[in-house]
Amino acid sequence: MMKSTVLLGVPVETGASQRGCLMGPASLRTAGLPETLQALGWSVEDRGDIEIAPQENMPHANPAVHNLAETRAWIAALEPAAYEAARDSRLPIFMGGDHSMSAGTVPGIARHAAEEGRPLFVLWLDAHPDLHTLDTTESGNLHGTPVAYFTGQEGFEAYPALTDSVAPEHMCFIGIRSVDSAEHKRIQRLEMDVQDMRAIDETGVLVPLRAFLDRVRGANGRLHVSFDVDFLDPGIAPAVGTTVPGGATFREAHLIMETLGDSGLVGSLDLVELNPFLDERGRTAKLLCDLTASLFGRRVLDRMTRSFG
Ligand code: NNH
Ligand code: MN
Ligand code: MN
Ligand code: MN
Repeated sequence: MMKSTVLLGVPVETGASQRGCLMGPASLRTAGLPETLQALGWSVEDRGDIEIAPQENMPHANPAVHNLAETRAWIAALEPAAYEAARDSRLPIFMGGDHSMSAGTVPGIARHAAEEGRPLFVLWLDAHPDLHTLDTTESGNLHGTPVAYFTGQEGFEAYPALTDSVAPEHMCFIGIRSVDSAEHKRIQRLEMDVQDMRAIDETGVLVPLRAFLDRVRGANGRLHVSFDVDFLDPGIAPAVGTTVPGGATFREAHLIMETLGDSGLVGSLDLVELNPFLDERGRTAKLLCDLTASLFGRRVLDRMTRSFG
């Protein structure tokens, strides 16, 4: 189990407004993700891409909602696949695919964590909190809903029933800078740990990140990291359909990934919203590869910490 990873491709794009995320897994492989991890001493098992069958249209009371049947099918396929990947490896990577896939990966990881008897914590690195229910989403783009779903909010009768949810107090969001009003209300009501970009400007990334990691460690928790490309500043990561100015810098992002790697607490990773159709000579895919390498132990110089192996 030591330094073993399973890669799972999730070519889903029906949760986003723009097409192209279905090419995400291929782009990450082309950028050399498997070889990069192998060079860092990890054993890598690439399980290829998940598929779903063609779906019939499934209407919803909220007329904005679209591709509901596809999302439901992806969740149903991903929950067991994520569970198995976590059971079989130290730190599986789910290569997206738009962020609707986390409505399947996180519940699968949560089931594995429950069997280990450990609480699951989730770090959400994103410009957006993705806290809509099917009733509150205005865009109807279901990549805006996974966190509300897997924290057990009401309004998800059309998604598969949840076996294991994530406690709202086990969430931490970093990088937030685009919040819709229904999401804002939910953040306040659930008292979630949301670090917006202003907080990062004021304290730097390490203050809130270390506080969160201390909470995970104190609870003997297991940590899932969900990395949305739009967490990054569009100037360094153009390959995403929902760019928001003022995102994380190159060094802020690497420092987060290095600190997460040093902690030894991370048990699974989503890489989501990469849209290769919008990329420039593969630079966003290569950056995601390098950030993943930082999480998996690549360091410029040795440190006193030893997290894996
Ligand atoms: N909150 C908006 C919506 O629901 C944007 C969501 N887009 C994302 N989320 N990329 O990460 O449509
Ligand atoms: Mn395990
Ligand atoms: Mn997102
Ligand atoms: Mn986002």
